[in-house]
Amino acid sequence: MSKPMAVGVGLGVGVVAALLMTLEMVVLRFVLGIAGPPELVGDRTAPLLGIDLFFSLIGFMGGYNQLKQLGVGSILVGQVVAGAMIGVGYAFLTERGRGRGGWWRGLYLPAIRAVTVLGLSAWVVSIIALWPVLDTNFRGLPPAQASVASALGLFVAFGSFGIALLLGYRFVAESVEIPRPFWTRGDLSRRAFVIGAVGTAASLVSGILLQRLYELATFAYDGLRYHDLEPQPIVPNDRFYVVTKNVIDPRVVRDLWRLEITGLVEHPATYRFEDVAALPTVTQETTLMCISNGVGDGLMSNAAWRGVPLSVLLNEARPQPGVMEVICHAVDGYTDTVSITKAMEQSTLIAYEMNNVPLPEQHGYPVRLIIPGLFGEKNVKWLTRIELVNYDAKGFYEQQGWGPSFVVPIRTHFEGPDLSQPVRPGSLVALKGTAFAGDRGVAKVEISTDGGQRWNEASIEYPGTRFSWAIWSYDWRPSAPGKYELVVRASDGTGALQSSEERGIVPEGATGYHRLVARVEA
Ligand SMILES: Nc1nc2c(c(=O)[nH]1)N[C@H]1C(S)=C(S)[C@@H](COP(=O)(O)O)O[C@H]1N2
Ligand SMILES: [Mo]
Repeated sequence: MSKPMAVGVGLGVGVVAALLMTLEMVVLRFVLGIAGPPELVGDRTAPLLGIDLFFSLIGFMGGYNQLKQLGVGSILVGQVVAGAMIGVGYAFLTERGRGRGGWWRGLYLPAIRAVTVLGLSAWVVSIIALWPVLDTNFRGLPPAQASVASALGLFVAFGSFGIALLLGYRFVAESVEIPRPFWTRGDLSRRAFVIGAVGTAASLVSGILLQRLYELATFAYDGLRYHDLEPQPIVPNDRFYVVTKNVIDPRVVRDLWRLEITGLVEHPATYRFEDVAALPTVTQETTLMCISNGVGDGLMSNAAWRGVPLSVLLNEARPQPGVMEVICHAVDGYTDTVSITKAMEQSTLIAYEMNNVPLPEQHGYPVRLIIPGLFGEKNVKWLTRIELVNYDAKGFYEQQGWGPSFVVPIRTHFEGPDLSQPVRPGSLVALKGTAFAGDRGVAKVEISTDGGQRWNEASIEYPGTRFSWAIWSYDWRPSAPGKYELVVRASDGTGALQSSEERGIVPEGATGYHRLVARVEA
């Protein structure tokens, strides 16, 4: 084969082999929940990005969902580009061997050896590089099995790429020895055409599956906010805000899933779902708020969670002296940490019901953590392993530089009525909203209609619990026309007044008062 032709064939076969590998990764992901590089690389790198870079990337891309798509897309493209390059290299080596010993009908031993060594090294390197997230499995396989499954998935993927490259190249190269017309078997262009058809078929099938996966993807609901002109004490499950790092959320098979207690404990334990469900339960209203929830934004919702206090499981496992923190691992490879003190509080729950029904998939089925008073990210969904350690461990987002405090500050919001249109002087404006103070309870809500100079106490319509928001109302009857600046603030159960300091979201969550301008016109 001429050099340019070898380059073309190597490139083509490399691309096709990479497409077949992609197809197989998609199938493994679809059927067995095995995560491949398209998801694992992002999960491995996201925590390493500094908070500022992460935040500006989200801003640059126009949202977290767009950033996720860029991540997955560039790995998918990268795999095909790498496949093409390896294909060209392989073709060069093989053609150099033509006519030498070890060359046999398009296969050349040193080239095969090179591809094998490259494949095995890629496998080892990827296992090492992806080690922290290798225990990801979107069907909920327990961590150790999940790591083995991911490693095997990579092996099969890289292995099949190598084999497809070898056989595909041989299939085309062999025909050069026996040139025949296009339409007869063995002809070069005909064989190249077959390879092209295989590649097209692989891209078509991958395309269909990717399309299906795209429909299942979190893009449709990640970042869902709760807003209501009449805020409900308990937010219906399908309106509860959603935040997830995933491109496609886990769909855990409950009978495969286990909850493990590991690390510095006297009695490591593994629970099946039935074992967890058999333990004594509590039902506890708890409001969650994302650390990224800006003042006035809707990444905050309240639900009644039913589950087992984490302390029940920790006491059964008996923590060893010196334990500082608990690392909570989820099936999606997400981790977050909580101090052993907070973990042992009665209100820290392993929850498996949300508003009287099993946890919905996007809220962490079958089991999630509920930690009152700390930002949403600590409430690990799809929980699978609890690891006790004697050092200050850092979770997924904390590694980026969020925190160090994850304590929810007091937050108050206006919700209704809609004040985008002017109101008539003398009419009744029934203001309504939410107030939340972590695990300290809401004691008092105040409203100002003059930009914060004078304050009047609002009525508490729904007091909530120590761990939940309160719903407040305030009947305002503006008499004179004009522009009014409405402000709301609250005090928590310890007597502390909400801070008016306007602090941004990064790195410990926003503070400051929610302000609205109402126009009163005759
Ligand atoms: N396993 C896992 N748990 C997770 C996350 C995640 O991406 N994976 N996101 C966290 C973040 S940042 C928030 S704000 C809450 C959101 O919980 P919700 O979607 O049930 O409202 O889940 C937290 N728990
Ligand atoms: Mo969050």
